[in-house]
Amino acid sequence: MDHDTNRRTGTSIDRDDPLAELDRALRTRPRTIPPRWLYDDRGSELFDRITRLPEYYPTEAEREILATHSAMIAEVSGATTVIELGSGTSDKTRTLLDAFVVHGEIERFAPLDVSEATLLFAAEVLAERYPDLVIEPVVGDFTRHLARLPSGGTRLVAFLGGTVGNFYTDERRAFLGALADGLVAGDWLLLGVDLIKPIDRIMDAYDDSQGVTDAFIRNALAVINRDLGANFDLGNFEYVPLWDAREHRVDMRLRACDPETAHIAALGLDVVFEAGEELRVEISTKFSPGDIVAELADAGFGDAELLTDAAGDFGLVLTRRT
Ligand code: SAH
Ligand code: AVI
Repeated sequence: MDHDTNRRTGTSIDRDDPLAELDRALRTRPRTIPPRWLYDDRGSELFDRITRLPEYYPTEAEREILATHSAMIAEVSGATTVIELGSGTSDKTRTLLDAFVVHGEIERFAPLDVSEATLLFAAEVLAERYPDLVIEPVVGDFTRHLARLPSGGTRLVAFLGGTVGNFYTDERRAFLGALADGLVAGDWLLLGVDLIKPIDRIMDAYDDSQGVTDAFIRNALAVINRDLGANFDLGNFEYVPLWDAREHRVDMRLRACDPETAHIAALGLDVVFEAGEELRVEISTKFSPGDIVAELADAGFGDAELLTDAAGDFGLVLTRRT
């Protein structure tokens, strides 16, 4: 197939091979970088800084929900294994785990993340905090390695932070379906979603005054330069976050100020940018409660309970594999 004639704007990207996926994504219009390239050690550190920015409301809103409802979640689910996808530092997750420990049935915590250093450091900290739990970190990609997750007992999968909003629509459907397929009837899902709200507040969270989000998004080019022998000129790109009203999502792009040809040695690819051409690095979809609950039902999950913070900014959906 001639990839350059593909006009499907960044959706349906082959995820089986990260290099093939990147190659194809860079040939779509707008050119796209899959989000996995954001999270090297520096990217994980920058995301951690984002979570502490005054404008970035999702983290504290989700923390509030967990503080209010974790005891109920532990009791209702009675899970013996808690799994966390895209766990990062598992910082907020401690509130959840504390409640599970008090409830007394949990035996194991299995965090899964692509960012190995962050994952293993978090696992060490958790092993000290929870000496009676088996801490089983899994280095992997949640779009490809769900089979690496532990089985047995009653499982609760936590997918926090609103990371499900970083998938394109068809990828999200495929992911939720694969997740449901990997669970057995009676297993639980706790899914964090950022809710639709006035656009100004959303855009402030993704265009912060300290420029940390700009650095986080731009870091994807530095990762590709370092890991794939590329020569993107980072100074030639400006960060442009857009609100896509049709898709209810923030579209985080880098715009080439001057024409540039970036060579990526590992792909044998020259990426030619015209002046003003944009490169999409990440999306962050915002949800209405009804839409996400319907998507979960389509994937094979049953009755869903939506828990929100007092301001109604963020939602945690608790649902069960039917
Ligand atoms: N759950 C945390 C971190 C969210 S940041 C929170 O709520 O704050 C997103 C996390 O997902 C990062 O730790 C990143 O390394 C991880 N991640 C991104 N893409 C991934 C993938 N394809 N597979 C596994 N982890 C991924
Ligand atoms: C990880 N994910 C939920 C974040 C988000 O809000 O979409 C990533 C992020 N990108 C820029 N700021 C935060």
